[in-house]
Amino acid sequence: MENMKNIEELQRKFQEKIDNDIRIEPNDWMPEDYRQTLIRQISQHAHSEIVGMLPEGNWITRAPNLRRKAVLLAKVQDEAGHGLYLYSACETLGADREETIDDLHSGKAKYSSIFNYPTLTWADMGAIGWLVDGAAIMNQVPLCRCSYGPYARAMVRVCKEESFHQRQGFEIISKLAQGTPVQKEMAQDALNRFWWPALMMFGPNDAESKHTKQSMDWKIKRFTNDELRQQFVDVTVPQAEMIGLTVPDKDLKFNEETGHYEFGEIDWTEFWEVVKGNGPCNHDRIETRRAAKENGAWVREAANAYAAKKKMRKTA
Ligand code: FAQ
Repeated sequence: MENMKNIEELQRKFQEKIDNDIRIEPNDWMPEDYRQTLIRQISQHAHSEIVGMLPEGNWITRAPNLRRKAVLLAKVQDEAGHGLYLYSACETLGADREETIDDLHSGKAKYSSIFNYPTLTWADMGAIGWLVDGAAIMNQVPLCRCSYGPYARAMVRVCKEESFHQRQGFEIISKLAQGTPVQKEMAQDALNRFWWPALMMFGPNDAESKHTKQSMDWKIKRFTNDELRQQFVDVTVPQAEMIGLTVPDKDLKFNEETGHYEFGEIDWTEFWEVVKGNGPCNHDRIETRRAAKENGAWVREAANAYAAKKKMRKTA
């Protein structure tokens, strides 16, 4: 009985903090479902950053000049940094980093569907920066106000870096769109292939989203999947028009009354197939991550042996 009262009191204090926009910190009491929801979302987010390095990493050696190479290299390294902050944020919730990463490698854990599409031409580097980082910013700026402190703080820095990523992508795609007819065709082709997968990044429609309601009540998410997707379409369509590219959606039209673009139906069968592991590159991505872990084992072993030796010397 006494115990029940205690839990009710803890629950009440937790809710009071949420209601008053006071951040929940790692040592605060939190409901188990809140902790599990955060571990789920933050670990998926971390995996997305790390797997997300692969499609662009493929182009570092083929960037058209030194400036482009240096910028792309810096961007891909930033994504690694984002993954590391996020794995650390997950650890503050009691998750074990090795187990979290093993879940990715065994295919148990999810990561963003977008990174299972191939990058076929240099224009895809433009499309990813412009659309994928653009969508990521739209989704992550509200996460800077997430109720869980470590996640919210990590997002502040991540978003600053994502803005630079979006700008570099837009620069690549707009240069190509204003280039020779062949370059313009490459830019259009990249937009054609990445437009719909970018819209899918925001997750299922609100009616199908099983976590949104609870996550919004806990102020983990501040907007629904559909609200963020709509904001992305409203911001991005005029950018495409400005650089002379056509969004590949015959149903796209601006509604003067609502002030929003109406857009066509997303192919949800394709989305769920990719999420289930059947996208064009799912197998490749996971194999590459597994191989990276195996090939790096000697570095971890050497670092651990060195740390153990140093500790022994100190205690001797
Ligand atoms: N792909 O009920 P909801 C980036 C899953 S980072 C795969 O709506 P929720 C940076 C979802 O997990 C991109 N799975 O779920 C970068 C759930 O499955 P579960 C990643 C998806 O959590 C740029 C189920 O469907 N960003 O791009 C996807 O309320 C360039 C039901 O969905 C984040 O992770 C999807 N697209 O809302 C890096 C941001 N969508 O767990 C390199 C943080 C949904 O029950 C290069 N995350 N699912 O088995 C979020 O904001 C949310 O988790 C959502 C999903 C909005 C992704």
